[in-house]
Amino acid sequence: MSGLAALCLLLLQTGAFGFGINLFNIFRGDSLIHEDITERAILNVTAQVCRALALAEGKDFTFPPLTPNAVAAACEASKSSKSFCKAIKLIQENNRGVDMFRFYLPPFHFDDETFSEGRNIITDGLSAVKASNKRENFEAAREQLGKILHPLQDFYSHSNWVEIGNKLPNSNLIRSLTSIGNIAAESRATCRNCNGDDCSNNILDDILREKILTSGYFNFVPFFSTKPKGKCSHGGGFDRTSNIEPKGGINKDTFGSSHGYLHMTAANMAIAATSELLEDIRGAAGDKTFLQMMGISKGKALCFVIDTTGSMGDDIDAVKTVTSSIINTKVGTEDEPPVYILVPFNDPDFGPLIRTTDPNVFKRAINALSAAGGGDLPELSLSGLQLALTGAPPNSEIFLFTDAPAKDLYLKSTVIALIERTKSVVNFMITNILGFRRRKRSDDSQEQEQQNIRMVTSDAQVYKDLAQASGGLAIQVTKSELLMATSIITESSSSSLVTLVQASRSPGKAENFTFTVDESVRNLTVYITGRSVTFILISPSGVSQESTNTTGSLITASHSVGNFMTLQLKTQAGQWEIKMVSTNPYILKVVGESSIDFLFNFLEESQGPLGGFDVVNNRPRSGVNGSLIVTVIGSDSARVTEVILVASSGSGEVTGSVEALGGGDFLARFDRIPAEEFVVLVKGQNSNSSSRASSVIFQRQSSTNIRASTVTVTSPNSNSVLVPGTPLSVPFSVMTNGEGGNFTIQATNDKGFNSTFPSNLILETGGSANGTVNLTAPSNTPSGTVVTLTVEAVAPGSTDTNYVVLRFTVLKTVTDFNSPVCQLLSLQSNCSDNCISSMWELSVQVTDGAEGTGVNRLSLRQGNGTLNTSLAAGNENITLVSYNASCCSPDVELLVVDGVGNVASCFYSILKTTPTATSSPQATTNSPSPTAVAVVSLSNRAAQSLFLCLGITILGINLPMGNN
Ligand SMILES: *[C@@H]1O[C@H](CO)[C@@H](O)[C@H](O)[C@H]1NC(C)=O
Ligand SMILES: *[C@@H]1O[C@H](CO)[C@@H](O)[C@H](O)[C@H]1NC(C)=O
Ligand SMILES: *[C@@H]1O[C@H](CO)[C@@H](O)[C@H](O)[C@H]1NC(C)=O
Ligand SMILES: *[C@@H]1O[C@H](CO)[C@@H](O)[C@H](O)[C@H]1NC(C)=O
Ligand SMILES: [Ca+2]
Ligand SMILES: [Ca+2]
Repeated sequence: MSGLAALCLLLLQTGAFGFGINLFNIFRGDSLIHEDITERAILNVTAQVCRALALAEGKDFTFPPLTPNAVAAACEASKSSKSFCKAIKLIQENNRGVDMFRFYLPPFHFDDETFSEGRNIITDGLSAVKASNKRENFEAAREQLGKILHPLQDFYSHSNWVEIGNKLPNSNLIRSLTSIGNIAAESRATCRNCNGDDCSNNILDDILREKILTSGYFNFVPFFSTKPKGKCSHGGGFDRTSNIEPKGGINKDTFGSSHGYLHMTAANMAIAATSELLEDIRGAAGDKTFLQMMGISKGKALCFVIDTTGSMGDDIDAVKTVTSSIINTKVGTEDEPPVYILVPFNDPDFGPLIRTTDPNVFKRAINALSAAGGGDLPELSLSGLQLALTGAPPNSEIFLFTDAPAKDLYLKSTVIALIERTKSVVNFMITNILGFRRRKRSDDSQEQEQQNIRMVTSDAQVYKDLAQASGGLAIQVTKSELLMATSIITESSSSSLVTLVQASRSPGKAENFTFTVDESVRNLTVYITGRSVTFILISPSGVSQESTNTTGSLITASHSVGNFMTLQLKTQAGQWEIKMVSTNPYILKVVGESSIDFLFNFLEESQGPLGGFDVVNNRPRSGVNGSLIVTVIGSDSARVTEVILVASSGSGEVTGSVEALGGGDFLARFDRIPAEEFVVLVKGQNSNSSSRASSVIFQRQSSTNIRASTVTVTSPNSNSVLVPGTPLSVPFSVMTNGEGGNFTIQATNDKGFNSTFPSNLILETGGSANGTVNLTAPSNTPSGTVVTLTVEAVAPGSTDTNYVVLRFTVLKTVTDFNSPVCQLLSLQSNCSDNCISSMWELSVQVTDGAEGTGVNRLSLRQGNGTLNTSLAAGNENITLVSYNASCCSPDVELLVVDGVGNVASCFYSILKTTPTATSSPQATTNSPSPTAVAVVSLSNRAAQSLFLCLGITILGINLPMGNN
C-alpha cells in the first residue's frame, strides 16, 4: 500500500484507537490528536514552571504563545529549543507508540471497561517516571511519560466520563488505591442502538442519571468479535463490535466519531488531565528538575571520558586545567553546562559514571582522578564511551582522552548504534601515537614497567572511525600539546553550535566544497584534522585566501596543534567555498553558532492495521524508498526547501521532495535511501521579519553519519520497567530484505547486568525470526537506575547490521501509595492593619507514616517567608517545619514529597475566611488550631488555581533523610 493510500485509509477509518495517530496533521482536519494534547499540556505546564521561577526571582514574566521556541525563550533558555523540541517529540512518539504496538491491549486505551487495569498502567509508569527523574535519567523518564499519557488521554475519549457530566479530569487516575468512579457491573447494560448514524443519545438513561462509568468495547477482528450483552462499543469502521447490538459507539477521538460532538470537550479535558499529571511529576521532582526533564536548560552538557591508567598523568592534568577554565568562564553565562558528566576507564575496571549539576562536585571528582594501573597496553575505552553515550543527554558532545588502543573492540558496533541513536558527537583526544608510554610502578601490584610500547597509527583507526561516524574529530597531539588542543575545542563548544558542512576523505583528494552562511550564524569556524592539509578559502564577495596565509582578511584567528587546525572566519553571509589542495586524508567541519537548527527522524509505513507511519529508531531500510520528517528549530517562520542525503564519501546524493506539515515539521520523501553511509543536508529559507523582502537562505547538516540496512530489528512489546532480581523477557524480531542465512546476535547492556540471548538466528531470504533477551538487574539495584540494552543482528559475512536500543527503568515494587501528612502544631500571629510591621509564624510536623518511604523533599510553593526544617529529637520519622513570614504574605503552601514521589500539598493561612476547598484524598492536614485560624487543605487543583492568583516564592529544600 502506498503511503498516501495508507493515510487515506487512516483518514477514513480513524478513531479506533484514541485521539487519532496520524503523524501528518495536514490530513486530520481540525480534530486534536494525542500529539496536540501532549504538546499543549507540556507547553502550558513548562511555561507555568518558568513563570513561578521567574516570579520567585523577582522578575517579570510574560506568558508566551504556546510554541516550543517561544516557551524556551520565555524560560530564558532559547538555546535549549532543540532539546526541548526533542523531549516533546520523544514523549509524543512514545505516546503514539502505544497505538502502534499495544492496540490489542484494552487497558492501554481504557477500552472494554478495563478501568483498574488502565489506572495501574498509569500509576506504575508514574512511579517509574518519578524514580528516573530522581536519578536524573531524563530520557527514560520521557519515554515512560509518553507511554502513560496515552491511556490517560484515551480515558476521556473512550469512557463516558464526559457524558455523565464531569467538568474536571478524574484525578484518581493518577493515584493508586482510590476510587475511579462508580464502574458499571459486568452484567449491567450501558448502551442502546444508535439511531442510524446518530449516536448522540445511545447511552442508557439510568447510566447517565446514576453517573455510572463505562467505556466502549473494541475489537477489530472480523467475524469473531464479541462483546458482553448490552455494552457500548467504541464505534467506527475498525471496530467490529459496533455492528453487534447495541449498535454504534461512544468514542470522541475526532469530530467525525460516534460521539464526535463531544470531541473538543474530551480533548480539552485530556489536556487538563495531562497538565495535572505533569504537575504531579513537577511536585515530586521540583521545578528545576522538571525543566531538565523537559530538556529546558541553559548551555550544553560537559562530558569527559578519561583513561586513568598509569601513563595518563599529563592528560589528566590537562583535563583538570581545562575543566577549571570552563567552569570559571562559563558558570553564570548562557553557556553554563547544565550537567557535568565524567566516566573514568581503566583496565580491568571502568566507570562509574558521575553525573552532577554542581560544578564544584564535578571539579572535585576530576581533581580526585589519578593515573594508575591498566596492566597491558590496551584499555577499556569503548566500555567507558558506551556508559557516556547512554548517560549523557542526546545530542551531547563527548570528549574521550586516551593514549592507548581499545581492548574492548567487540563493542565497536554497539557504540556506533548508540552514536546513531543519541546523535551525540564524540571527539577523541589521542596522545602518544608512536610515542613512549610511561607507566608508574605500583608497589603492591605485579605490574611491570612498560617502556617503549607504542600506540601505532592503526590502533587509532577505531577512534577515527567512531569520530567520523558521530561527526566528531580524532585529534592527535603530543602530551605537551594536549592542553592547547583541548582548550580550543572545548571552549568553542556552545549549545547553539550548528554544522554547515562536514566531510571526511580518506584517502584525501582535491575537492571543492561550497556552503551557505546565513545571517543568523555567528563565530564561523573551520575545524580540520589531518597532516599538512592545505586549502583555499573564497568568501561570498570573491576574496580568496590560502589556509597558510595568516595575514589575509578572511581568517580572523587560527590555531594549529598536532593534526588539528582551527580557523575563525570573518562572519560574512552568502556562499563560501573551500577548495582542498592537498591530497592527505582529512576531516573538514565548518560550524557556527545559530539558533536555527533541525531535528530529523526516518519514517516507515506502519505494519499495523491503521496504516500511517512509524518513526524508525534504528537504521532505515536501504535500497528502497523512504521518508524523513524534518523539524526546524529556533524559528517559527523558517521553511525547509530542500532535503538531501549526501554520501559521506562524497560520491553522490539523493534529493527528496519536501512537503510542509505545519508546526515546523516537513516531510521529505526519497525514491531511494542510499546503501552507503550518508549525512542529511537541509536547506531552507528564513523570512526575516525586519527586512521582509529578503528571505534568507540557510543550510544545516546532520553531524551523525547514517547507514541504512537491509536488516530490521524490532522489539515492540517489551515492558520498560525492570524489577530488581526478577528476569525480564525482552522479545525481539529480526527481518531481512536481503539474503538469508545465519545472523549473529549480540545483546549488550551498559550496566553489566546478566543477560541471556540466542547467539544466532537463522533467517530465510526475505524472512524473519524471533528471539528473546532475558535481562536481570541484581536485587540490590536502586530504583530509578536505567539500563540501556542494545540488541544487534549481524548479517552473514558481517557486511550489514542493524540494532534496537531499549531503555529499562529499575523499579522496586512500590508499596507506599500515601502522601506524607502535615499536622499543625501551632500558629501564632500578631497581625495588625499595618501588615508590613507584623509577623506570623507556623509550626508543623510532617510524617510519612510507619509504612511510608519517609519525607524526602520539602519546599515552599506559596508564601515568601522563611522556612526551616529539622528532625524531631529521638524520632527521625518526624520532620519539624517552622515558617515565619510577614503578615503581608498571609498564606503558605508546603509541598512535601516522600521517597517514591507521592506529593502532599499543605496549605495554611492567617486570613480568617471560611475554608471552602475540598480535601484531596491524600494531602490531608489535621484539625484547625485553637487560634481559630482557617487551616485549609486543598486538592492540587484548588491549590494551583490559588497559586495562579497570588505571587509565589519557590524555595526548595532537599532533606538529607528519607529512607527511600
Ligand atoms: C495549564 O497548567 C495549569 C497548571 O500548571 C493548569 O491549572 C491549567 O488547567 C492548564 N491549562 C490547561 C488549558 O490545561
Ligand atoms: C563568539 O562570538 C561572540 C560574539 O558574537 C564572542 O563574544 C565570542 O568570544 C565568540 N566566541 C569564540 C569562541 O570566538
Ligand atoms: C575546483 O574549482 C576550480 C576552479 O575554481 C577548478 O579548476 C577545479 O577543477 C575544481 N576542483 C574540483 C575537484 O572540482
Ligand atoms: C594573503 O591574503 C590576502 C588577501 O586576503 C592577500 O592580499 C595577500 O597578498 C596574501 N598574502 C600572501 C603571502 O599570499
Ligand atoms: Ca590494559
Ligand atoms: Ca508515603
